[in-house]
Amino acid sequence: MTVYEKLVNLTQQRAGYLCLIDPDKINAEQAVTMAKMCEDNGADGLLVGSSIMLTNNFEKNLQAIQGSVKIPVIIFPGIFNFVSPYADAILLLSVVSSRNPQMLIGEQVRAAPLIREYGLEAIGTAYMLIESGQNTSVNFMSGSFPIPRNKNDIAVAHALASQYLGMKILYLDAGSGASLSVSSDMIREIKQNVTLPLILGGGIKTPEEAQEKALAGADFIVTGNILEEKMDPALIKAFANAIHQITR
Ligand code: 1GP
Repeated sequence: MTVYEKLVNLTQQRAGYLCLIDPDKINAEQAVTMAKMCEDNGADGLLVGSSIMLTNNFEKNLQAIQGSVKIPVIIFPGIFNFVSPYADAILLLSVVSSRNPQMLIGEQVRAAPLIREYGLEAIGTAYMLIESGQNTSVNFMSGSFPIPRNKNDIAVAHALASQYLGMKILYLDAGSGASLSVSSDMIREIKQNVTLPLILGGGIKTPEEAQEKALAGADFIVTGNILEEKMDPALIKAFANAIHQITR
């Protein structure tokens, strides 16, 4: 079964929990500790990626992570050409909320030959940046404006266009460490209008907030920053339990 099929199957039973590991800030040993902590406490998969790398840790951390867990390890390439054979799949993002051609198709053209070379499973992902109350790394690095957080109609139109274009999954992101996560209203409206699986991330700080977003219709909730800050297995378990309670 492909990683995508596993994700879709899960969405038919309950909401899922994905932990984001930023490979830039940690060494391989810490990456493995984090990955195992996530797996042992109920994460359904791991995303590995960052919008900027100041170290060359990406591939060695990814390799160490993949060798140490059984849940899917999925590259979340931020906006750069992070292609590596040491993963089960890659979210091949097109930043559909952008009007910057490099983010819409340029990076993907650079990545595609390597994806084929490595035999990586590519999951075509419509990535929508939503305004979060402040400028985020990904807004700046992608050179794109986010969708205004109260403009649900604009967000729905982007989601619909992504579905008609044949994208396989939607990722709604307020950006890492966002002060405001994407509103439940926006999630609800998008889910009423498209059938694509929906990943939701950016600024989720508590299990209650994660559960609210899953209840609104997010199929997968991502947490990154808060896990790095706390390094607390009990918090990961609380996130997983809160999210997994939302059945379909
Ligand atoms: C960022 O959606 C992810 O792209 C996760 O965000 O780090 O704020 O949890 P946080």
